[in-house]
Amino acid sequence: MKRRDLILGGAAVATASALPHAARAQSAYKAEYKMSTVVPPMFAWGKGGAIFGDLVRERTGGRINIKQYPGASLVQGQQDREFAAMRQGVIDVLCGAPINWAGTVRELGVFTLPFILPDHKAWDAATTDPGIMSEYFDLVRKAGAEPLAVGETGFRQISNRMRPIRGPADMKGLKIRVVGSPMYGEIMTSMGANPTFMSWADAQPALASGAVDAQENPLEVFLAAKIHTLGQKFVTKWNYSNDILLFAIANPVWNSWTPEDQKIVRGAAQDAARQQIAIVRKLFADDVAAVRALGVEVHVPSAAEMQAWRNATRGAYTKWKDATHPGLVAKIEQVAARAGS
Ligand code: X2X
Repeated sequence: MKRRDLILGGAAVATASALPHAARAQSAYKAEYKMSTVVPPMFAWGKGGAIFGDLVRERTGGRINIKQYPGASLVQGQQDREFAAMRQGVIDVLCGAPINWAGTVRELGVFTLPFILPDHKAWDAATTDPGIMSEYFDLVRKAGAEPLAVGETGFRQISNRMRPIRGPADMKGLKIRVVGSPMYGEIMTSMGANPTFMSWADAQPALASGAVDAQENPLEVFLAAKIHTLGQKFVTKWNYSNDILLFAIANPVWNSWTPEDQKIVRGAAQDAARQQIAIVRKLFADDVAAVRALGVEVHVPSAAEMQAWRNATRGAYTKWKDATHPGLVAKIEQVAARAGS
Protein backbone atom coordinates (compact mmCIF):
# COMPACT_ATOMS: atom_id res chain seq x y z
CA MET A 1 0.00 0.00 0.00
CA LYS A 2 1.28 3.51 -0.85
CA ARG A 3 2.04 6.01 1.89
CA ARG A 4 -0.72 8.33 0.64
CA ASP A 5 -3.35 5.55 0.91
CA LEU A 6 -2.18 4.78 4.38
CA ILE A 7 -2.63 8.40 5.42
CA LEU A 8 -6.06 8.64 3.80
CA GLY A 9 -7.09 5.33 5.31
CA GLY A 10 -5.97 6.56 8.69
CA ALA A 11 -7.92 9.79 8.27
CA ALA A 12 -11.08 7.87 7.42
CA VAL A 13 -10.74 5.78 10.55
CA ALA A 14 -10.12 8.88 12.66
CA THR A 15 -13.29 10.55 11.31
CA ALA A 16 -15.40 7.49 11.88
CA SER A 17 -14.26 7.02 15.43
CA ALA A 18 -14.90 10.69 16.18
CA LEU A 19 -18.63 10.02 15.70
CA PRO A 20 -20.47 9.02 18.85
CA HIS A 21 -20.48 5.22 18.97
CA ALA A 22 -24.22 4.80 19.22
CA ALA A 23 -24.92 7.15 16.32
CA ARG A 24 -22.48 5.33 14.09
CA ALA A 25 -23.97 1.98 14.96
CA GLN A 26 -27.57 3.08 14.79
CA SER A 27 -27.33 4.70 11.36
CA ALA A 28 -26.63 1.40 9.59
CA TYR A 29 -29.00 -0.62 11.69
CA LYS A 30 -32.51 -1.68 10.72
CA ALA A 31 -35.48 -0.90 12.94
CA GLU A 32 -36.38 -4.58 12.99
CA TYR A 33 -34.57 -7.83 12.24
CA LYS A 34 -36.86 -10.64 11.14
CA MET A 35 -36.42 -14.02 12.79
CA SER A 36 -38.19 -17.05 11.29
CA THR A 37 -39.26 -19.99 13.47
CA VAL A 38 -41.48 -22.87 12.35
CA VAL A 39 -43.17 -23.27 15.71
CA PRO A 40 -44.39 -20.61 18.17
CA PRO A 41 -42.96 -19.85 21.64
CA MET A 42 -45.37 -22.31 23.30
CA PHE A 43 -43.06 -24.99 21.90
CA ALA A 44 -39.58 -25.45 23.34
CA TRP A 45 -37.79 -24.51 20.17
CA GLY A 46 -39.94 -21.49 19.43
CA LYS A 47 -39.24 -20.50 23.02
CA GLY A 48 -35.51 -20.60 22.24
CA GLY A 49 -36.10 -17.93 19.60
CA ALA A 50 -38.17 -15.79 21.98
CA ILE A 51 -35.50 -15.96 24.70
CA PHE A 52 -32.81 -15.03 22.17
CA GLY A 53 -34.75 -11.99 20.90
CA ASP A 54 -35.45 -10.79 24.45
CA LEU A 55 -31.83 -11.16 25.57
CA VAL A 56 -30.52 -9.27 22.52
CA ARG A 57 -33.01 -6.42 23.00
CA GLU A 58 -32.13 -6.18 26.71
CA ARG A 59 -28.36 -6.35 26.30
CA THR A 60 -28.16 -3.89 23.38
CA GLY A 61 -30.54 -1.43 25.04
CA GLY A 62 -32.95 -1.92 22.12
CA ARG A 63 -30.28 -1.14 19.48
CA ILE A 64 -30.95 -4.55 17.93
CA ASN A 65 -34.60 -5.46 17.76
CA ILE A 66 -35.15 -9.07 16.66
CA LYS A 67 -38.79 -9.85 15.97
CA GLN A 68 -39.95 -13.47 15.84
CA TYR A 69 -42.22 -14.62 12.98
CA PRO A 70 -43.53 -18.08 13.96
CA GLY A 71 -45.34 -20.48 11.65
CA ALA A 72 -42.57 -19.80 9.09
CA SER A 73 -44.87 -16.93 8.09
CA LEU A 74 -42.08 -15.02 6.30
CA VAL A 75 -42.13 -17.85 3.75
CA GLN A 76 -45.92 -18.43 3.85
CA GLY A 77 -45.50 -21.53 6.01
CA GLN A 78 -43.13 -23.20 3.56
CA GLN A 79 -40.41 -24.00 6.03
CA ASP A 80 -38.21 -25.69 3.42
CA ARG A 81 -37.75 -22.25 1.84
CA GLU A 82 -36.33 -20.62 4.98
CA PHE A 83 -32.66 -20.86 4.06
CA ALA A 84 -33.16 -19.64 0.50
CA ALA A 85 -35.27 -16.72 1.81
CA MET A 86 -32.50 -15.86 4.26
CA ARG A 87 -30.07 -15.67 1.33
CA GLN A 88 -32.48 -13.37 -0.51
CA GLY A 89 -32.71 -10.98 2.44
CA VAL A 90 -36.30 -11.85 3.43
CA ILE A 91 -35.13 -13.47 6.69
CA ASP A 92 -32.40 -11.89 8.85
CA VAL A 93 -32.21 -14.37 11.70
CA LEU A 94 -32.58 -18.15 11.66
CA CYS A 95 -33.52 -20.16 14.70
CA GLY A 96 -34.37 -23.47 13.13
CA ALA A 97 -33.76 -27.09 12.28
CA PRO A 98 -31.40 -27.71 9.34
CA ILE A 99 -33.61 -30.67 8.26
CA ASN A 100 -35.93 -28.00 6.91
CA TRP A 101 -33.11 -26.67 4.72
CA ALA A 102 -32.00 -30.03 3.37
CA GLY A 103 -33.06 -29.12 -0.17
CA THR A 104 -30.89 -25.98 -0.10
CA VAL A 105 -27.87 -27.00 1.96
CA ARG A 106 -27.70 -30.76 2.19
CA GLU A 107 -24.45 -30.97 4.13
CA LEU A 108 -26.03 -29.29 7.16
CA GLY A 109 -27.96 -32.53 7.70
CA VAL A 110 -25.03 -34.49 9.13
CA PHE A 111 -26.52 -34.63 12.64
CA THR A 112 -29.81 -36.16 11.49
CA LEU A 113 -28.71 -39.40 9.82
CA PRO A 114 -30.82 -42.24 11.26
CA PHE A 115 -29.60 -43.30 14.72
CA ILE A 116 -26.24 -41.51 14.29
CA LEU A 117 -26.51 -39.95 17.77
CA PRO A 118 -28.70 -42.38 19.70
CA ASP A 119 -28.79 -40.63 23.07
CA HIS A 120 -28.03 -37.31 24.76
CA LYS A 121 -24.53 -38.41 25.77
CA ALA A 122 -23.55 -38.98 22.14
CA TRP A 123 -25.46 -35.89 20.98
CA ASP A 124 -23.70 -33.65 23.52
CA ALA A 125 -20.30 -35.11 22.71
CA ALA A 126 -20.76 -34.34 18.99
CA THR A 127 -22.36 -30.91 19.28
CA THR A 128 -19.72 -29.64 21.73
CA ASP A 129 -16.72 -31.18 19.95
CA PRO A 130 -14.56 -28.22 18.81
CA GLY A 131 -13.32 -29.99 15.65
CA ILE A 132 -16.80 -31.01 14.51
CA MET A 133 -18.40 -27.69 15.35
CA SER A 134 -15.77 -25.48 13.72
CA GLU A 135 -16.06 -27.51 10.52
CA TYR A 136 -19.87 -27.39 10.69
CA PHE A 137 -19.87 -23.65 11.40
CA ASP A 138 -17.60 -23.08 8.39
CA LEU A 139 -20.20 -24.86 6.23
CA VAL A 140 -22.91 -22.55 7.59
CA ARG A 141 -20.75 -19.46 6.89
CA LYS A 142 -20.08 -20.56 3.34
CA ALA A 143 -23.79 -21.19 2.89
CA GLY A 144 -24.56 -17.58 3.83
CA ALA A 145 -25.05 -17.12 7.58
CA GLU A 146 -22.97 -16.52 10.68
CA PRO A 147 -23.64 -19.40 13.11
CA LEU A 148 -23.85 -18.38 16.76
CA ALA A 149 -25.01 -21.29 18.87
CA VAL A 150 -26.65 -24.68 18.81
CA GLY A 151 -29.78 -25.70 20.72
CA GLU A 152 -31.69 -28.98 20.43
CA THR A 153 -34.95 -29.63 18.60
CA GLY A 154 -35.40 -33.02 20.31
CA PHE A 155 -35.41 -36.71 19.48
CA ARG A 156 -38.04 -37.40 16.84
CA GLN A 157 -40.54 -40.19 17.52
CA ILE A 158 -43.02 -41.80 15.19
CA SER A 159 -46.77 -41.77 15.74
CA ASN A 160 -49.64 -43.23 13.70
CA ARG A 161 -53.36 -43.89 13.83
CA MET A 162 -53.41 -47.56 12.75
CA ARG A 163 -51.35 -49.89 14.94
CA PRO A 164 -48.44 -50.20 17.37
CA ILE A 165 -45.08 -50.00 15.59
CA ARG A 166 -42.61 -52.45 17.13
CA GLY A 167 -40.41 -53.24 14.14
CA PRO A 168 -39.67 -52.27 10.54
CA ALA A 169 -42.37 -54.68 9.25
CA ASP A 170 -45.04 -52.60 11.00
CA MET A 171 -44.12 -49.67 8.76
CA LYS A 172 -45.28 -51.39 5.60
CA GLY A 173 -47.81 -49.36 3.62
CA LEU A 174 -48.04 -46.61 6.22
CA LYS A 175 -48.67 -43.18 4.70
CA ILE A 176 -46.31 -40.97 6.65
CA ARG A 177 -45.87 -37.22 6.55
CA VAL A 178 -42.24 -36.08 6.72
CA VAL A 179 -40.64 -32.63 6.41
CA GLY A 180 -39.07 -31.70 3.07
CA SER A 181 -35.94 -33.74 3.70
CA PRO A 182 -35.27 -36.33 0.98
CA MET A 183 -33.24 -38.31 3.51
CA TYR A 184 -36.25 -38.74 5.80
CA GLY A 185 -38.24 -39.84 2.77
CA GLU A 186 -35.72 -42.56 1.97
CA ILE A 187 -35.52 -43.74 5.57
CA MET A 188 -39.26 -44.34 5.47
CA THR A 189 -39.21 -45.93 2.02
CA SER A 190 -36.45 -48.31 3.10
CA MET A 191 -38.90 -49.76 5.64
CA GLY A 192 -41.78 -50.05 3.17
CA ALA A 193 -43.69 -46.93 4.27
CA ASN A 194 -45.06 -44.32 1.82
CA PRO A 195 -43.67 -40.90 2.75
CA THR A 196 -45.32 -37.61 1.75
CA PHE A 197 -43.39 -34.36 2.00
CA MET A 198 -45.45 -31.68 3.64
CA SER A 199 -45.02 -28.47 5.61
CA TRP A 200 -45.94 -28.43 9.27
CA ALA A 201 -48.91 -26.19 8.47
CA ASP A 202 -50.30 -28.74 6.00
CA ALA A 203 -49.46 -31.74 8.18
CA GLN A 204 -52.06 -31.08 10.83
CA PRO A 205 -55.16 -31.02 8.58
CA ALA A 206 -53.76 -34.02 6.67
CA LEU A 207 -53.52 -36.01 9.90
CA ALA A 208 -56.97 -34.89 11.01
CA SER A 209 -58.62 -35.99 7.75
CA GLY A 210 -56.71 -39.27 7.60
CA ALA A 211 -55.03 -38.27 4.31
CA VAL A 212 -51.86 -39.45 6.05
CA ASP A 213 -51.63 -42.13 8.75
CA ALA A 214 -48.43 -41.20 10.51
CA GLN A 215 -45.94 -38.45 11.35
CA GLU A 216 -42.71 -38.04 13.26
CA ASN A 217 -41.81 -35.22 15.65
CA PRO A 218 -40.33 -34.75 19.12
CA LEU A 219 -42.92 -35.70 21.76
CA GLU A 220 -42.71 -32.16 23.10
CA VAL A 221 -44.16 -31.06 19.74
CA PHE A 222 -46.70 -33.92 19.85
CA LEU A 223 -47.88 -32.61 23.23
CA ALA A 224 -47.78 -28.87 22.48
CA ALA A 225 -49.62 -29.33 19.16
CA LYS A 226 -52.06 -31.84 20.73
CA ILE A 227 -51.41 -34.33 17.95
CA HIS A 228 -53.45 -36.96 19.84
CA THR A 229 -56.55 -34.93 18.94
CA LEU A 230 -55.72 -35.58 15.26
CA GLY A 231 -56.35 -39.31 15.65
CA GLN A 232 -52.77 -40.37 16.39
CA LYS A 233 -53.13 -43.26 18.85
CA PHE A 234 -49.75 -45.05 18.79
CA VAL A 235 -46.26 -43.71 19.48
CA THR A 236 -42.88 -45.45 19.31
CA LYS A 237 -40.01 -43.79 21.18
CA TRP A 238 -37.20 -44.87 18.87
CA ASN A 239 -35.02 -41.72 19.10
CA TYR A 240 -34.08 -42.01 15.43
CA SER A 241 -33.02 -38.44 14.73
CA ASN A 242 -32.40 -35.32 16.79
CA ASP A 243 -31.65 -32.16 14.88
CA ILE A 244 -29.79 -29.18 16.24
CA LEU A 245 -31.56 -25.84 16.62
CA LEU A 246 -29.25 -23.49 14.79
CA PHE A 247 -29.11 -19.82 15.80
CA ALA A 248 -27.61 -17.88 12.88
CA ILE A 249 -27.59 -14.39 11.32
CA ALA A 250 -27.59 -13.65 7.57
CA ASN A 251 -24.03 -12.67 6.58
CA PRO A 252 -24.81 -9.11 5.34
CA VAL A 253 -26.74 -8.36 8.53
CA TRP A 254 -23.96 -9.77 10.70
CA ASN A 255 -21.38 -7.66 8.86
CA SER A 256 -23.43 -4.50 9.40
CA TRP A 257 -23.10 -4.76 13.20
CA THR A 258 -20.22 -3.42 15.29
CA PRO A 259 -17.82 -5.97 16.83
CA GLU A 260 -19.20 -5.03 20.25
CA ASP A 261 -22.75 -5.82 19.18
CA GLN A 262 -21.66 -9.03 17.43
CA LYS A 263 -20.17 -10.15 20.73
CA ILE A 264 -23.38 -9.35 22.62
CA VAL A 265 -25.55 -11.15 20.06
CA ARG A 266 -23.33 -14.25 20.07
CA GLY A 267 -23.40 -14.37 23.89
CA ALA A 268 -27.18 -13.97 23.89
CA ALA A 269 -27.58 -16.86 21.42
CA GLN A 270 -25.33 -19.09 23.52
CA ASP A 271 -27.33 -18.31 26.66
CA ALA A 272 -30.65 -18.80 24.84
CA ALA A 273 -29.44 -22.15 23.45
CA ARG A 274 -28.43 -23.34 26.93
CA GLN A 275 -31.83 -22.39 28.35
CA GLN A 276 -33.64 -23.95 25.37
CA ILE A 277 -31.77 -27.26 25.73
CA ALA A 278 -32.70 -27.37 29.44
CA ILE A 279 -36.39 -26.89 28.53
CA VAL A 280 -36.32 -29.63 25.86
CA ARG A 281 -34.58 -32.11 28.18
CA LYS A 282 -37.01 -31.49 31.02
CA LEU A 283 -39.91 -32.25 28.68
CA PHE A 284 -38.10 -35.30 27.25
CA ALA A 285 -37.64 -36.79 30.73
CA ASP A 286 -41.40 -36.93 31.31
CA ASP A 287 -42.77 -37.29 27.80
CA VAL A 288 -43.72 -40.98 27.83
CA ALA A 289 -45.84 -40.52 30.95
CA ALA A 290 -47.35 -37.30 29.60
CA VAL A 291 -48.32 -38.89 26.27
CA ARG A 292 -49.69 -42.05 27.94
CA ALA A 293 -51.82 -39.85 30.19
CA LEU A 294 -53.65 -38.73 27.02
CA GLY A 295 -54.68 -42.31 26.28
CA VAL A 296 -52.04 -42.82 23.60
CA GLU A 297 -50.18 -46.15 23.53
CA VAL A 298 -46.40 -45.59 23.77
CA HIS A 299 -43.96 -48.31 22.81
CA VAL A 300 -40.38 -48.02 24.13
CA PRO A 301 -38.24 -50.39 22.02
CA SER A 302 -35.91 -53.01 23.51
CA ALA A 303 -32.19 -53.10 22.60
CA ALA A 304 -32.88 -55.88 20.08
CA GLU A 305 -35.67 -53.85 18.48
CA MET A 306 -33.35 -50.85 18.25
CA GLN A 307 -30.81 -52.98 16.41
CA ALA A 308 -33.51 -54.06 13.94
CA TRP A 309 -34.30 -50.37 13.19
CA ARG A 310 -30.62 -49.62 12.67
CA ASN A 311 -30.24 -52.59 10.29
CA ALA A 312 -33.32 -51.62 8.31
CA THR A 313 -32.13 -48.03 7.82
CA ARG A 314 -28.46 -48.83 7.16
CA GLY A 315 -28.77 -48.42 3.39
CA ALA A 316 -30.31 -44.97 3.74
CA TYR A 317 -27.65 -44.08 6.31
CA THR A 318 -24.78 -45.00 4.01
CA LYS A 319 -26.30 -43.22 1.05
CA TRP A 320 -26.86 -40.00 3.01
CA LYS A 321 -23.49 -40.15 4.69
CA ASP A 322 -22.05 -39.92 1.17
CA ALA A 323 -24.58 -37.34 0.02
CA THR A 324 -24.05 -34.93 2.94
CA HIS A 325 -20.43 -34.79 4.12
CA PRO A 326 -18.72 -38.16 4.57
CA GLY A 327 -15.65 -36.68 6.29
CA LEU A 328 -17.67 -34.83 8.91
CA VAL A 329 -20.03 -37.77 9.43
CA ALA A 330 -17.00 -40.02 10.07
CA LYS A 331 -15.85 -37.60 12.79
CA ILE A 332 -19.32 -37.58 14.36
CA GLU A 333 -19.34 -41.40 14.33
CA GLN A 334 -15.96 -41.49 16.11
CA VAL A 335 -17.04 -39.00 18.78
CA ALA A 336 -20.33 -40.86 19.30
CA ALA A 337 -18.48 -44.18 19.68
CA ARG A 338 -16.11 -42.65 22.24
CA ALA A 339 -19.10 -41.31 24.17
CA GLY A 340 -20.02 -44.95 24.70
CA SER A 341 -23.25 -45.18 22.75
O1 X2X B 1 -42.44 -29.70 10.56
C1 X2X B 1 -41.98 -30.38 11.49
O2 X2X B 1 -42.22 -31.58 11.62
C2 X2X B 1 -41.12 -29.72 12.50
C3 X2X B 1 -41.95 -28.71 13.28
O3 X2X B 1 -40.62 -30.68 13.37
C4 X2X B 1 -39.98 -29.07 11.80
O4 X2X B 1 -39.90 -27.89 11.64
C5 X2X B 1 -38.92 -29.94 11.29
